[in-house]
Amino acid sequence: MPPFSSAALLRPRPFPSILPSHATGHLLRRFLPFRALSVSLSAREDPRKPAPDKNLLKAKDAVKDLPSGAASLSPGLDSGDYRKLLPNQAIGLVAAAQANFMRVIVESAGGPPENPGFLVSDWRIGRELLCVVRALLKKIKRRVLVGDKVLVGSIDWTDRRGMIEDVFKRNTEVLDPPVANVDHLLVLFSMDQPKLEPFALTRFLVEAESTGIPLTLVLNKSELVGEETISSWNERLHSWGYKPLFCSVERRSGLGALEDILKGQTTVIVGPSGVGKSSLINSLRSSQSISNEEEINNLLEHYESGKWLGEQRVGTVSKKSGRGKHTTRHVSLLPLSVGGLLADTPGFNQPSLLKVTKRTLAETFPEIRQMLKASEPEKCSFKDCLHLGEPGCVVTGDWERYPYYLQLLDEIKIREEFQLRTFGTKREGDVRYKVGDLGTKQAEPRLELKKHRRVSRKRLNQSILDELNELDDLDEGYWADIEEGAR
Ligand SMILES: Nc1nc2c(ncn2[C@@H]2O[C@H](COP(=O)(O)OP(=O)(O)OP(=O)(O)O)[C@@H](O)[C@H]2O)c(=O)[nH]1
Ligand SMILES: [Mg+2]
Repeated sequence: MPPFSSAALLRPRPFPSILPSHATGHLLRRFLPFRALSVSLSAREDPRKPAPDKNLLKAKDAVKDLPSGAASLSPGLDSGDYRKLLPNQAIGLVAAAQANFMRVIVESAGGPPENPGFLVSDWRIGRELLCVVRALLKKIKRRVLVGDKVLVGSIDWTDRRGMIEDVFKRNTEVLDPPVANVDHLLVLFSMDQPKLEPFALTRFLVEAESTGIPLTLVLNKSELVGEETISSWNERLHSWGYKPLFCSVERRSGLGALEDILKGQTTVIVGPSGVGKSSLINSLRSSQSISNEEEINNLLEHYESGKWLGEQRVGTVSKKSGRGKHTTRHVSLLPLSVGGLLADTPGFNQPSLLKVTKRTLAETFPEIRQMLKASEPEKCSFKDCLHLGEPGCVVTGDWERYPYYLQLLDEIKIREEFQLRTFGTKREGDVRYKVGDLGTKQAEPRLELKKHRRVSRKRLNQSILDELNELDDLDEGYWADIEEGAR
């Protein structure tokens, strides 16, 4: 039997847009085990290997990329770690990532050699530096994300080049799209072109809820549909537990309320391609420059960098498929004059849900959270209940998105089974902790599976020397790399 015969379950099953009542929910629950069985039987009868599923391939790749403990061997910098900066050093914010290069906006720069320190009012503040990441950081799996506060060294202030030497500790981290230090998520969909699809929206909401970061749901292109459609969606989304904002970038309506929410926060916009993420960002930024010229002048003075204040590229929606054409290709963080930052991201149609487990899925549905809260202090009769309608479970099936919950649970179970088969139950990360003689906890790298043989000390020392030489070579090749990137 192929390792993953029931993979076909991951393919989306159509659900009617007007969702069934609880009767359908119960039916679905009753027939779900049979359906799963029939799929795996038919796969067993078919000698051919099932076509690899996109989600599954993504899961396979992402499991490899899941943040392992390796980076925790050398934790990020604390703000107090650096008391002095040299003239060729600076601390800055990663505003964009493109291939091997990062655009860093300088927040504080090193003082003169006789008095090294932090200069926060200087001609260098607000400059944009094109940086590469130090090879050592890659080696210890320290990933640099957009939104990270970083220490930049080896700066050439004339050519505006530098090398990211270390990363400061993060408050939060979103992996899909990868952005650090996010305060707020803005889930953006459009009422039409592309059409608002409840299951796709649920998938995005589940992914956003799984981060634990506060979110706002915004529906754009409201001028393309009638008042009735808007009010019926409004009612529907309230029943899901959300208070959506409706806006139209084209008519410039509903943007004021949004500005108030975004003020002073670092927000990431997520949503499918073509819903108007980049258009919304451009509109929010241009409306400010018109309404408050003095503020934008201050901003220009502070952030003296063309690209950071430039407009985001906007693309048309395909007439044939009704979807966007994936115009934005990179994550970039842009400043708002009302204060705060807004990250534009490439639209993707299927969030991976890789951080959601079958145990945590329920927490990502406000409807389930509400039912569990209302039943307190009793709670569910079962610990770790998956809410499949067992007697004693307080989660009923009479709500609109229950079939979606079951469908996603189905998908996550399959992915977890796949991970278990591929990596075994013992995959806990690349780091394990040992308690030393004095009760001190020490981290050490976990040995790779099936590689138990101890490497001789001589060989180990030689390999360390080789790696250090390699790192030196990489760092030396840094200027060459930069020259090429700039071309
Ligand atoms: N009718 C209408 N069209 C809009 C509105 N807002 C944006 N658009 C159009 O929607 C299309 C897609 O806009 P983008 O801003 O590129 O969408 P995006 O979400 O950034 O797409 P990706 O970068 O591919 O993820 C463009 O043709 C915009 O002009 C709106 O309020 N109403
Ligand atoms: Mg875009």
